[in-house]
Amino acid sequence: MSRVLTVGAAQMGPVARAEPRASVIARMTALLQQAARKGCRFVVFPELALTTFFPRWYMPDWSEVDGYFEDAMPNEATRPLFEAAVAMGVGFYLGYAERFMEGAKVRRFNTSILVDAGGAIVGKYRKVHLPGHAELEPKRPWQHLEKRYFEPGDLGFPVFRAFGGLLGMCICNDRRWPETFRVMGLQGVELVALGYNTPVRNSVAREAEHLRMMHNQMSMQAGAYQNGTWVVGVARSGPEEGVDMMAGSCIVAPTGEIVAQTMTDGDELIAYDCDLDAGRYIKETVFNFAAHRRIEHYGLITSQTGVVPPP
Ligand code: CDT
Repeated sequence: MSRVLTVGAAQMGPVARAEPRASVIARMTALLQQAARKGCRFVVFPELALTTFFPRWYMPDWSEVDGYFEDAMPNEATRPLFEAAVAMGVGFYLGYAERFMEGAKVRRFNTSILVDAGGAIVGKYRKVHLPGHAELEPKRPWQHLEKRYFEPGDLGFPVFRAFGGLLGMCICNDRRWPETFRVMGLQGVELVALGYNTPVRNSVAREAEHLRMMHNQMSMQAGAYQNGTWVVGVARSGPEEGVDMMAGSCIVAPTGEIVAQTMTDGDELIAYDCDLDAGRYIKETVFNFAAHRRIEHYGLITSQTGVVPPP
């Protein structure tokens, strides 16, 4: 039986700080409609898709911060997206800022969910690798306060049975860490969905712009090949509130090849027929984990965080 899943990557152009959720949801619904017309059964949206990338601002007032978070999912603002997706028979990956109370404690995570074609949430992931810093750093041209506004994810890197395959999720900076993909690879993942918000320029170090795109692609291509999985990476892109955000959303095959890529830095939908069996030969040969991994030599990866050079 064919295991082809037609997947859409729904890149989103800038979202203004003042743009209401309803306007963002209307843009996302239009992208879903394009995806449905192309026969997609699963669509990937960016990280923190419902608002501007708010960690670029230091906000001392937590009630202002909480305005960027969702207390329930779906909620009044996002229900129209869920309903439209159900009507079209399309499932999706959605990144958003999740907030909830645990007793008297407020919990905040940078989260993504997997929603099936019936509108049910069948998977949840909370971003593990939070980049940036926790306190205001006035020297920076813009802030990156993910470590202030979110806790590190507490769900690991789960893989879900959905859309006839084994699907995993990660979020933006996670793609730069091989551990992210390998933990999902060890669960047999066949497609990893990920959204990102990456500035075109490095705010703290001198770095050529072309390297930023190369590192973006190289991370996803390596993760795909080394685990024999599809990777669908989707940007929020373009000039957003004075910061140029990287585009280059793409669909990467288990061979590591980029098979589809956006051409613009605005709202744009690309699609590809992803054969979920395409990575099987990789999993059975060069990356047959059961045959070739040597875990007796990998202990440092889970016992040590930073670098400890030999004496
Ligand atoms: N959103 C996100 O994780 N962005 C980071 C930017 C790193 S700069 C602090 C990324 O890895 O793309």
